[in-house]
Amino acid sequence: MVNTLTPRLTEEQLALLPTEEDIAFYEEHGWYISKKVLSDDIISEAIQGSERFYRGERDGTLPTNTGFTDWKPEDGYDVVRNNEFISLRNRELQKLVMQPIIGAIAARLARTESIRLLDDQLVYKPPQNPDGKSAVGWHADRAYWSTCTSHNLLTAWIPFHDCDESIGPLVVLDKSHKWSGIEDTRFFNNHNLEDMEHKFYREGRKLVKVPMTLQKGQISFHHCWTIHGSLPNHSNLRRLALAVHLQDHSNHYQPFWTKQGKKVQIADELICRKLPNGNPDFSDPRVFPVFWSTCNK
Ligand SMILES: O=C(O)CCC(=O)C(=O)O
Repeated sequence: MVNTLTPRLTEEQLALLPTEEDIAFYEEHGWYISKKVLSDDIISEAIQGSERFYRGERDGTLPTNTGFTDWKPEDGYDVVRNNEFISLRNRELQKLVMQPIIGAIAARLARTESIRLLDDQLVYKPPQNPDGKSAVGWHADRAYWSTCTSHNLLTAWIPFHDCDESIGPLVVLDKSHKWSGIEDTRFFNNHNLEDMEHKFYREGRKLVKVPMTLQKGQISFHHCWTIHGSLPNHSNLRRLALAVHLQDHSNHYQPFWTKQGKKVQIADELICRKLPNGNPDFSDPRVFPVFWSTCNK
């Protein structure tokens, strides 16, 4: 195997990659916080891109407008705004997502040879927690992705400013990626975090909430089965962050039926090309670009 892409990182960036000890921490706890790895310039551009997006400007379109969450002005401005697949529609956010350092860190954490996009979400929270509703409810990302084969997917969470607890950062439940019985943890839209917590109590299980209080330029990563949500924004500032959902090398499509016998379909299936056998191709480079690879194929 020829390692071709690692040289795209500078010596300085190489020093920022997770160590073996960091990887072991991620495997044990289900989350990891990077050093400051993104420049202020790239984040300023991403903020400008978000503002253009919210003004209605688009740099690309998707083959479907349904099956995923996509805030629109008609939904109101003083609410949590969630826009998926945004990097396919906005060039500044695409530039952010494609930063090799993000893929390089993810590849190390997942111990995989390549990293490609699965989905992304720009999440905006208005200041001062209007209606007490700006928390994002507990969920495990993988519970939404049952047509993926891999249990080694992960998410990079990138806030566009410093985050203390008052601004509504991501919060993870430590070690929850190892819990059983969380297959249906899909409560993103249930903002009452405390109300939901009883669902997780089990004999001998500890609920340790860890807020991702990051400085601008840091990224947190969480395992696809780590339960997480985010706190309400009580500050006077808006909270803006991009969640980048990542596929490890091994991931591909699998048909999946709920316990009630309903066939699951996720939006990714609607936007990608098909394989010769008719299944969705989760490695379609147009919508799931590879942005980090350690081998020359
Ligand atoms: O930004 C948020 O508040 C939620 C993001 C999220 O759920 C994720 O990173 O998977």
